[in-house]
Amino acid sequence: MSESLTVLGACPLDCPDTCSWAVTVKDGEAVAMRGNRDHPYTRGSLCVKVNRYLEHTRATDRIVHPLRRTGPKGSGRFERITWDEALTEISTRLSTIIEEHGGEAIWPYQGTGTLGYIQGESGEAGRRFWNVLGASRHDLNICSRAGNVGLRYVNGTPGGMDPETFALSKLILLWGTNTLTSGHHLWKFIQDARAAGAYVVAIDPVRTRTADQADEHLPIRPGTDAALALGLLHVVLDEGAEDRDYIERHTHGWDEFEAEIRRYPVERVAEITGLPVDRIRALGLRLAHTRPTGIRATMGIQRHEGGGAAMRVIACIPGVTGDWRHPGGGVAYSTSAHVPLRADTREDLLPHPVRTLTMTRLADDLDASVKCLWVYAANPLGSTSDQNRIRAAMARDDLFTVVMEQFPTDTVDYADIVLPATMQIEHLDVHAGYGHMYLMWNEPAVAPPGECLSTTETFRRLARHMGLTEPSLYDSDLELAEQLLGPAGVSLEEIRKQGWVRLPVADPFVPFTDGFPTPSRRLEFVSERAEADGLPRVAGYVPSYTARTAPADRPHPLTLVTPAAHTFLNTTFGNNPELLRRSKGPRVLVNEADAAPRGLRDGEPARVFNANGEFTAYVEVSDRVAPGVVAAPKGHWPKLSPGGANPNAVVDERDADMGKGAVYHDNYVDVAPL
Ligand SMILES: Nc1nc2c(c(=O)[nH]1)N[C@H]1C(S)=C(S)[C@@H](COP(=O)(O)OP(=O)(O)OC[C@H]3O[C@@H](n4cnc5c(=O)[nH]c(N)nc54)[C@H](O)[C@@H]3O)O[C@H]1N2
Ligand SMILES: Nc1nc2c(c(=O)[nH]1)N[C@H]1C(S)=C(S)[C@@H](COP(=O)(O)OP(=O)(O)OC[C@H]3O[C@@H](n4cnc5c(=O)[nH]c(N)nc54)[C@H](O)[C@@H]3O)O[C@H]1N2
Ligand code: SF4
Ligand SMILES: [Mo]
Repeated sequence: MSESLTVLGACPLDCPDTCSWAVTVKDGEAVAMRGNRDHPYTRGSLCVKVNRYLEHTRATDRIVHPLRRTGPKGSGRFERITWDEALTEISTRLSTIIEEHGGEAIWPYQGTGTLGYIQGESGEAGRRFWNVLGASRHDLNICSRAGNVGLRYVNGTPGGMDPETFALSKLILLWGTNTLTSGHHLWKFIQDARAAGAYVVAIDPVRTRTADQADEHLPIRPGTDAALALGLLHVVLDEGAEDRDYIERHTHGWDEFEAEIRRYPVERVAEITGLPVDRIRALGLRLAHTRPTGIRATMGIQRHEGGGAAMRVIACIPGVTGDWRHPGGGVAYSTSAHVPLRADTREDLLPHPVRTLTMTRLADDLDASVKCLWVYAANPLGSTSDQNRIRAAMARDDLFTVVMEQFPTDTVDYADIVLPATMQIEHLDVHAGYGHMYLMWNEPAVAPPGECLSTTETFRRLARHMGLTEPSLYDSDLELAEQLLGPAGVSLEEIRKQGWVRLPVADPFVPFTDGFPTPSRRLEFVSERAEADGLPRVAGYVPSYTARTAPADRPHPLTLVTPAAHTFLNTTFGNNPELLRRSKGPRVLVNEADAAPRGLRDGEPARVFNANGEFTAYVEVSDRVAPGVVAAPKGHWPKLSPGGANPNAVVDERDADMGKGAVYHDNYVDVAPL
């Protein structure tokens, strides 16, 4: 009998929880994976998706060899080639493109398939290589940018509460966040708070499984959250419950913000948000009199035209209530800004200044000036807005497309060359959660299947093939990890041994005790920086597109939101047969009041459409959505869906108010029986 071995790793997926896992390896095979019981946030469990991760690494459709396309673009017909053939063809094509059009004709389109600092979007992953070639810069703004920018105007940083401190909150607002689906490990801390008497409110246009478990659900009209926040603060002022001492000593611009709040009495807010007056007033009273109040607001809220402004106003709430004084008070969006790791991507290697191309703008920016699209850890044909225009842009004959992938996605079907990528148990990486306060180590547990290579190894081999001489292109993964952890004062030995280390902050962590990193060093209700950026000076309500369009001007009558699916992680796992089965989808939730006049019947397929295109989904007639709102989860693969499209076929390529964020929950559609 051979010995089994336990190898500690970290979940690479774009999920706030970045779980610590333990892989059991026997005879070189990964035979079991479980959540690490010793990790203070993971607490021994993974999730419905990643419980199938090992099965997924061995899936029969896994790409394990380099491929060259043999059919037309989009056909998905490929032949197997050797790594040497792949690298030779790529080197020749890249060299020709650079010679004829310059390095900026290359678009390294990197996604969030892994959040690793070595293999993924948080760090190195080829950036030195692209800098040496002078490739265009890629702005990875698809997920959380509008909210980050909005928070920065108020607090100087998107960083806020340590989510573990929700255990100490007495009122918890789950605002535009589906905790039990999109990062369920927070729930244990919420349960601890409840055991100590906390009251939990979910604010979401959809009655999600999180809303089911909350004490109260406010089914807000999409894109009107800033108005609700101002209405709640109006009640706080009516009660005289604002923290005058905190406001005076720690905030900037109170008089102007107070005047803004006064413009939103609850009656007006009820009209804007579609919520009853008494429910708004009751929550306002709770907010006025419950310390500490902890607000968990994540990315759902900011996938709108006024989404940055909404996060900005929500961030002002603890400035009025003084909640930043207390552990368990404040706002938690993302903890990324607390992470001290800075990957040295060697901007100094750039031969000349280069342009930036924007991830959320793929359909627009993939114009004739782009000669090579290099996709890695991304599935734009499943995840990026305006699918049909992206499909058309990717079909261009003179576009050389390389996709590094684990699975044959819709995007892969448009590749000229496909390079087989490792999965997390097969490569080394360093991670940090965006929903907790730990740095994580991922030790490779097994050898990659077939000829799969990690991102870093692929770029090292390609650099060698192209004869590039810059020495830092050849740093090993361990060297990269040392370069990353050393300056942050983290010992490689320690993190490797335990699998994780806590960030060097107090426990419980209370941010902003030494002031706010804003120009005034105070929490800014009024922002001169926002004004300089062409945005409102005072934090206030900016309606979303669907919230601001008068009924007569609406191209279609229904507002579509497309939130996280319980069984997928973006499009990752969209091809896992069991998770696909459990998704019961593709589905679209429609209220009875909208279903009946359209002849839509529960369980039957329907077209969801607008001027951009359409997708097919099975109708679920449900009071989980209000009349006028329909919901279809993200993540289904277009080619595995009836009709060959997913909700991004109808999502506009339109910017949120800040950072060119995407507007996934801010589109008009109609629904008709198929
Ligand atoms: N199972 C699972 N987990 C995931 C993901 C996944 O795909 N599946 N995705 C991961 C990623 S990439 C991210 S960024 C996070 C995102 O996770 P979340 O931040 O939770 O983002 P969403 O799912 O987009 O939206 C959250 C909730 O906001 C609601 N919402 C939509 N519009 C509005 C609005 O105008 N106001 C309010 N108050 N609520 C609104 C939606 O109905 C939804 O229930 O989750 C991560 N975790
Ligand atoms: N309709 C709608 N669309 C959305 C959203 C929404 O709310 N609604 N949310 C958006 C959000 S928040 C996000 S973050 C984006 C995510 O959009 P993307 O960044 O495109 O993420 P995924 O669709 O999960 O595709 C990631 C791909 O990377 C691959 N991958 C994973 N690990 C590795 C690796 O180590 N190497 C390589 N080479 N490949 C790897 C996976 O197999 C997968 O196919 O989607 C957005 N799309
Ligand atoms: S997807 Fe999220 S909850 Fe699931 S294992 Fe990964 S980090 Fe944990
Ligand atoms: Mo995301």
